[in-house]
Amino acid sequence: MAGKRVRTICFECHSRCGVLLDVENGKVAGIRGDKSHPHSRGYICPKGKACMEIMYHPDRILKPLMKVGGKDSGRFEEASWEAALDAVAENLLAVKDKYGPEAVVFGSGTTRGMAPYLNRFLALFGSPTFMAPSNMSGGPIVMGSAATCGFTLVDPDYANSRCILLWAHNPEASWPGLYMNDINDGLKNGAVLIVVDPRQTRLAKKADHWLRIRPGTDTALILCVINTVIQKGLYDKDFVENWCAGFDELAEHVSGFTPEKTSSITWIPAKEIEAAAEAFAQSPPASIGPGMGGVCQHNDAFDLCRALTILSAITGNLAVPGGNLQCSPPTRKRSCYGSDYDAFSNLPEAQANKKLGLDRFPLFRFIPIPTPPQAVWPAIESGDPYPVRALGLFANNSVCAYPNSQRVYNALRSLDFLFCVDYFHTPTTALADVILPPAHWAERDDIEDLLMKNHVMAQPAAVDPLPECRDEKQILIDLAGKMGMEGYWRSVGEVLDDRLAPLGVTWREFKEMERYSTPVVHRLYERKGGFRTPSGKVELCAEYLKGLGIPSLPEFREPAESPASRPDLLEEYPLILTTGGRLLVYYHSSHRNIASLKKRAPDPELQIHPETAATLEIQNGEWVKLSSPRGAVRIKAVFDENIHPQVVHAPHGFWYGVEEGWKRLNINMLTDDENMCPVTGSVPIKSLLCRVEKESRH
Ligand SMILES: Nc1nc2c(c(=O)[nH]1)N[C@H]1C(S)=C(S)[C@@H](COP(=O)(O)OP(=O)(O)OC[C@H]3O[C@@H](n4cnc5c(=O)[nH]c(N)nc54)[C@H](O)[C@@H]3O)O[C@H]1N2
Ligand SMILES: Nc1nc2c(c(=O)[nH]1)N[C@H]1C(S)=C(S)[C@@H](COP(=O)(O)OP(=O)(O)OC[C@H]3O[C@@H](n4cnc5c(=O)[nH]c(N)nc54)[C@H](O)[C@@H]3O)O[C@H]1N2
Ligand code: SF4
Ligand SMILES: [Mo]
Repeated sequence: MAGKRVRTICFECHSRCGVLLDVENGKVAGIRGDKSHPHSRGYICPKGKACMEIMYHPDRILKPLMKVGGKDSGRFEEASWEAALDAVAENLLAVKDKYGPEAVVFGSGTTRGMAPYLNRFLALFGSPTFMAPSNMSGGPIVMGSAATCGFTLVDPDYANSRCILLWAHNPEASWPGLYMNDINDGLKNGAVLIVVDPRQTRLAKKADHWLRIRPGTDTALILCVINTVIQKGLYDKDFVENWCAGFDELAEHVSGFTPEKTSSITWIPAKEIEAAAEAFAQSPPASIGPGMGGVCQHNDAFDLCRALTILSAITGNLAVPGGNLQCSPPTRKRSCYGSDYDAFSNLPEAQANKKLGLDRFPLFRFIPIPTPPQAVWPAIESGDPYPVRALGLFANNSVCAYPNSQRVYNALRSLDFLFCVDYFHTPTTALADVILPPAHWAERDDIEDLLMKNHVMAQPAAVDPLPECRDEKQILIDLAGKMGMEGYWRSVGEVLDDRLAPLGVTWREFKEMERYSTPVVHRLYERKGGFRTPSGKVELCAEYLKGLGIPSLPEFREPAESPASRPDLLEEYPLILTTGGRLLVYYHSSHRNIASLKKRAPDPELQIHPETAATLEIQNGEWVKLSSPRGAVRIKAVFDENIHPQVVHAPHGFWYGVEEGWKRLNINMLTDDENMCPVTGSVPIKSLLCRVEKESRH
């Protein structure tokens, strides 16, 4: 077969870079960046370059597998698709018969495009619960900003900014293809750079203002920044007067957060806080990049995210060029998290009301985000509020991804039925009864509209799936068929046509078009006569939230496990632990078996100040024991002169290549899933207490 080149979208991470795939003899033989892609502009990272290594890896699961020898055997036998899907269908229907459809939950990890297809399936099956880590990954930003201004603060217009504020965000590692070209353009044009991060990342090194914050005290800092802007009269008086509600209440509320008091909470010198606040307010237009992980993993994540929105609003930076843009996917209600598919929005009320998490997080009713895993575990463990007995996990390594891994492991192990869909074996698939092999992203047709600003992109397959691997949409279609389910799509073409209907094109046409874009409208609120909030204004003081038991103004909450809140733990656990700063070469717990990537970051490294290490007689590069009140792991101490001596940082996602690696290397053996944000369900995995000691000492 003659070679061809296919323009598509890389799916190895959320940046969704444009790529060109060279195809030879029915296989992907080369990958390069696509210069015509509006965000990545030709960029491609090592994970993208590893595409062929991933696709044709000897460990890729190539056939359906069924467990033999009992739950804990870890052994599987190859099965036909027919037999494997029969087993899934029978087990899901048996659970439905015995406990009701809500006893079956589907979950997905970080968004890999599956939300519409899984949700529609759940809606027709009758279960309202789609589980995903949104509570620790973007959900609090969606909820905090939507509750305040009616849209989401995830589209900073960095390229046109005069000031870029990266708050708990390191896009150089986490979103290089999506954000870094724009950030670099902004910086080249002279934008001021402010970075709020306990670690001195490379971007923090470049920054005009690096605020080295004590982990978990971000809300105190942002309230002080707001206070400083108000006290110094640096806010946008016109915008506040015409488009904001509750300014006086806000001003009064934040007045206690003086730079001096805030300095004692955050450990940042008062002068530095003031200087950064002034720089932000005095360099319009200014944009805020909230870290999708960094601001979403705190027990006051909702308040932090709405306060960030408030800062953008009172400085006149909402929905303007160079500020934070108001974008919505052109696919509208048929976008990745669109309401046309969402199980909760499409089930009869009585059944929708059973969505797990709703009872504890009432705002989910109005701003639906997927159910936090932590709201599913009690239903599995003790039938609270009703039993969940079967789980289907698509692209999710729950055991390593979610805090308190031992609890997650025990919960999954106790299910009546677990099936997983993954490229590779993981500690989570080991617990499955059935494993199904998905097609790789280069082997499936799809569309991409999540975080793509005003664009929808075609992601056509470059090659056919390896013989027994299946497009996950097809897996769901086949499963629906087995169950005799009415109303689910009948072909992948039909699925994609349905999603593209708002654009008035079919998949066949769209594939040729490659991309569809709508203009970004600035100051949409002027056209619409207001913001999409109860008062029609930016809710600086959101009175309406009181009805849901949520304070109307953002409040700082000391982390539940910190030197200030738990002095009783300090003797045993004297250091502050933050986790999960991204490594460019890995996506969460994935890619650990990919040799070209593994060699670039072979071991989990604990960033620790050399003085702290010295008091513990620990050498640079030495493997140490890191513990928290919940567990302990092995990790390699690596000196970092710029981190605060009482703070350490550990990456997440390590487990591969070591027996029981999920217990020995995985940082989530240490993390807490109890002290959640009461509004968003966020988990406090960026601020905990820990102890570091030599391995030999027990
Ligand atoms: N301590 C700590 N823990 C964290 C975080 C942190 O900062 N600190 N971050 C959290 C965040 S923000 C998130 S989003 C979660 C992420 O959690 P997960 O999404 O569960 O993370 P992954 O480890 O990437 O696991 C995904 C699995 O999907 C498989 N996979 C990849 N592509 C596909 C595909 O197209 N189809 C299928 N079926 N499978 C595929 C991979 O092989 C891998 O085994 O982790 C969270 N965990
Ligand atoms: N290469 C790669 N890219 C990824 C991922 C990946 O696993 N690998 N995961 C993707 C996903 S699902 C997500 S959600 C995003 C997350 O990516 P980001 O939004 O960038 O978030 P994180 O990397 O979790 O944290 C960002 C920064 O916050 C800092 N930080 C830690 N604790 C605190 C704190 O208490 N306060 C403040 N202000 N800063 C703190 C960390 O030091 C880190 O530098 O990345 C995405 N991109
Ligand atoms: S940053 Fe890398 S992994 Fe992510 S989409 Fe771009 S090329 Fe793919
Ligand atoms: Mo995430």
